Amino acid sequence: MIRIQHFIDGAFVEPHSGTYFDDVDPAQGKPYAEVPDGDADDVERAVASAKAAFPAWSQTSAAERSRLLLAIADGIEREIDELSRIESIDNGKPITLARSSDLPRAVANFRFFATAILHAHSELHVADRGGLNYTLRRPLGVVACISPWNLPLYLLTWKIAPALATGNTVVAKPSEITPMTAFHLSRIVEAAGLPPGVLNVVHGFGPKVGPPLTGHPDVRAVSFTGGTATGGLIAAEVAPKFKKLSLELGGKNPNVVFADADMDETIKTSLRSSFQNQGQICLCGSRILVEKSAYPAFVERFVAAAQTLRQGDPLDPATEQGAIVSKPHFDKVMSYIALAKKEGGTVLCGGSPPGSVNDRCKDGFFISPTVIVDLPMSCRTNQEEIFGPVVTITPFATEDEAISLANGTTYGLSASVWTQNLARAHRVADRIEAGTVWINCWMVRDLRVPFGGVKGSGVGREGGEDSLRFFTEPKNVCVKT
Ligand code: TXE
Repeated sequence: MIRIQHFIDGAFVEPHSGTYFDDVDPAQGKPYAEVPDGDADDVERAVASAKAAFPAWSQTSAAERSRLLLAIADGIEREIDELSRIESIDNGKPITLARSSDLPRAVANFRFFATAILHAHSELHVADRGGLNYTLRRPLGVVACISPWNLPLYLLTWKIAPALATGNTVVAKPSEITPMTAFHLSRIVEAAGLPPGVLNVVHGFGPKVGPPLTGHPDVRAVSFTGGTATGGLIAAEVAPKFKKLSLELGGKNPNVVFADADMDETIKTSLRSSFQNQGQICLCGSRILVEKSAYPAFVERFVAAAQTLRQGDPLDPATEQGAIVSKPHFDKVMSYIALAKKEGGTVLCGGSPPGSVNDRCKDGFFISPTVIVDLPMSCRTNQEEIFGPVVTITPFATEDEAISLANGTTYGLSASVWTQNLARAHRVADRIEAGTVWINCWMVRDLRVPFGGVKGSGVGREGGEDSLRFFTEPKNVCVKT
């Protein structure tokens, strides 16, 4: 059995508790690695090491920080095939998806922020009658980066890269469900020559490692992606301590289809936005809203297409649908399918595990792509984040109704709008309550744009300038002239 370790002060160390818990391969349904059962003592060591490393790292030139982060990117890229395999085993995602999306994005995150800091500029405000104001942007100190299990290395590096690039030192806490690529990142970071203590990775269960980390007096900011309930707990912990906080939380995203849409393209992309990564992406469009006149044909074509998705062993390069990340999450998704039926929903396809994937995966956690209709927008199935391969389809009569249905949840992360009518596309995009709206596309990501949610989907924005600003504190200096 593989046993991983914390990465603290540039060294791989055992947990203070001396105990480990199992990391389960979801495709096989059995443990394959051991993870340190981190606790407050490990957090203390990691924060102390990050604090000690901060003065030198924050004074390191941007050119040198950039060089080191680019070396980390190169290190990930050199091992991209093996890391894709590791991510696929740990998470259950198709290896082809890990290779084409998760890992290239981890590389891109480091390259993007490593080079962004070389182009930084300062603000200057010249007063009317004498006086210059210039704004210094300084790193915060020790920051906490907490990431979830759905896009393990992709989301961890999305936080770590800008935090390090701007001169902060980091204590990172990957999800206990998918810790493996964070462990390998620690190895790559060490080999790249990042000074000890600049990046520390503490493993362990959220409720045990999270509060001592987010509440630590020496941690100046927390960047978190994960569930909305956890985001609420973190906000309650850090708000009275006046730390900077960025929360990217859940979604229940609408995918709005007007009758004039290019249906071939709409169905092709909606299939991805519904089921990519087994529907375990915060940006997945789990509520498909379709204009009444197009509804019957859309439902028929979409269900037929969903049934053609190749479900299989995540390590088979031909697989399009892999395993659900864990048994508890499998149970949660299945319980929502049962709830949908109780609420009056009709399951048109899926709704259960597939017959058999292959012998290797016979005990894995698989659920077939599931499409449900006949549910009101007010029911729990349409209100709560299921985070699995489950979508509902709901008809609408008018543009106003589409917008009211789209906005009719407590979430507001992203939305897609499908129409050939340019004016309507802009109008609807403007009225939808979400941090991101895609018109005739989905998950087209540009690392420069603001990314985040409204309402229950979080507070703050990351990406491009927003990340650089989040991880720095502005200080205005006024000079009398
Ligand atoms: O996430 P958690 P879970 C949603 C999805 C899922 C639900 C719960 O609906 O079913 O959340 O998933 C750490 N202080 N999303 O329980 O607990 C934890 O160790 C500090 C949506 O797996 O939010 C992990 O590293 N940290 C989402 C991270 O928080 C704490 C992606 C996320 O775990 C903590 C994942 C605490 N008190 C789940 N408790 C998205 N929208 O991207 C836990 N953690």
